[in-house]
Amino acid sequence: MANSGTREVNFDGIIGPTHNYAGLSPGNVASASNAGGTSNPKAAALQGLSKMKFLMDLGLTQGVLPPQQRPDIDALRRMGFAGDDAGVLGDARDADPTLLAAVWSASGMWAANAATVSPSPDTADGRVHMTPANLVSNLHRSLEADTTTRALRMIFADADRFAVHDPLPAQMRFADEGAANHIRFAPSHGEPGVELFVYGVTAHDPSMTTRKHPTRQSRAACEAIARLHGLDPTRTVFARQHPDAIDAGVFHNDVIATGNERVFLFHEQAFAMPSSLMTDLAAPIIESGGGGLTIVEAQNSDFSIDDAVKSYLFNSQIVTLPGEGSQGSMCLIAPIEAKENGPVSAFIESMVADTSNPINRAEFLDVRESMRNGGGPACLRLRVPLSGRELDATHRGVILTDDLHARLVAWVEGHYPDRLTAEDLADPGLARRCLDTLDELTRILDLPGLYPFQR
Ligand code: SUG
Repeated sequence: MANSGTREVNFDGIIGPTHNYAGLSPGNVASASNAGGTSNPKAAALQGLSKMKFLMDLGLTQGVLPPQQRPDIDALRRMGFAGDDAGVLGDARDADPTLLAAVWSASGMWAANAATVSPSPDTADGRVHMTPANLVSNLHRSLEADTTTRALRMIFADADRFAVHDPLPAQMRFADEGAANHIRFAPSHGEPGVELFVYGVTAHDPSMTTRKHPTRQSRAACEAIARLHGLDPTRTVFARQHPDAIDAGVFHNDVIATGNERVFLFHEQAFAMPSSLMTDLAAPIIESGGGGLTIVEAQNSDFSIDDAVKSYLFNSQIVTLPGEGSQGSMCLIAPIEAKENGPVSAFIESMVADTSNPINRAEFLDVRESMRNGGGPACLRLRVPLSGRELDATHRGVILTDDLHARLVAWVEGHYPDRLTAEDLADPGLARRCLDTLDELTRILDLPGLYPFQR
C-alpha cells in the first residue's frame, strides 16, 4: 500500500573519537593506501556533522546513529588477553597490532553497512523491516553487529511499526554488508518499490571468486533478507557485481552504483548481467503505472572504473528535494574528490544540465577524513523511508535539529582528540576518556544503557 507523506530519513553514523587509519580492509583501496597515517578524529566528526546539517538545511529529515563502544577491550579479552586494561591493550599490541587496531576502529561511522532496510510499502506485514549486517568479512567490522542491533531496537522500538531482525548467522555463507549492496527503486518513496540486492558470490559456486580481492556480500544473505522482510518475489531482483569491479576496488556496490526513486546511476562495468537487470527492475514499476526507470549510465569513455573508485562519484547521495517549486527535482550530494577529478566532474556537469533526468543540482562536500578510509557521503548514512506515523514512532533523541547539531558540535569540540596514530592505541587513559565521551553522548541522544560498559 502507498503511504502519503513518506520521506527518506538519512541516519548518519556519528564518527567516533577513535577514528584512525589502520589498513584493516583488504580490497578497499583508500584504507590500504592510508594505512599507518595520522588521523584527526575531531575534524572527521565535524565534517560528518556538517554534512548532516547541510542536508537538514536543504529541508530534509536527518537522523544520527551513535558510534560503537571503542575500544572494545572485552573483544580482546574474548581472544585470551587478560589482566587490567593496560595489560590487555599492551599484550594485544605486542602479539598482533592488527587485533589491537580492530577493537579501536571507528568503522561504525559507515552506517550504510549497519543494516538493510525495507520500507513498509514493500513488506508483507506493512512494517518497516531492518536486518543489521553481520559484517563477517572483516574482524573489525564484525564487532559492530551487537551494538548496532541494540541501537536500532532502541530507536525503532515500536513493534507495531518496526521489525528489527537479528543479524544473519555469522558465517561467510551469509556474508552481509547491509544497505551498501541494496538499492530501492519506486515512483516515489511512499509507493511500493523494487528492491535490488547486489552480491559478489553465491555460497554454492566456489568458481565465483575474484582474482585479487575478497567478495563481501553473498547471494544467500540477500535471499535470506528478502525472506525475512516479506518482500514480494516479483519485485525483488538479485544481481551479481562484476568481479572485475571488485578487483578494481569496488568492495561494496555503492562505490559503483546508486539510485533514488526512479533514477538509477551506475557505471557500465558495475554488473555482470546489465541488460536483463534493467528489464527486471523497470518492469514492476511500469506495471504499477509508475513510468519506467531513468537510467544514467556512465561509460568507460566518460571515465574509467579507476576514476570511479578514486572520485567516489557513485557514493554520492541522490536526494529528492522537498517543496512545491522543486517537486521531483533531485540533488547530488557528492564528495569534493568528484569535483577534483576532471572526467568525473565533466560527467556531473552534463548530467545536471541534461533535462531527461531529475538531477538538476550538485553539491560537493568535504568528508575527507572518512574518504581516506574508503567512506564517502553515502557510506556515512543509512536510508530509512518513513511515513509520518512511523517518524512519530521513531526515538526523537536521534532526529537532528539545530539544537542537537549545536550540542553535538560542542561535545566533539570538547572531547575529541585531533590526532591519532597507531602508537596511541595501547594507552589505557585514552581508552577511558573515549568511554567517558560516549557515556555523555548517550545522555545527549537519550539512549541510556546503549553500551555494554554502561550495563
Ligand atoms: O568496510 N573502511 C570501511 C569503509 C566502508 C565504506 N562503506 C560503504 N562503501 N558503504 C570498510 O572497508 C577501513 C578501516 C581502516 O582501515 O582503519 C574500513 O573499515
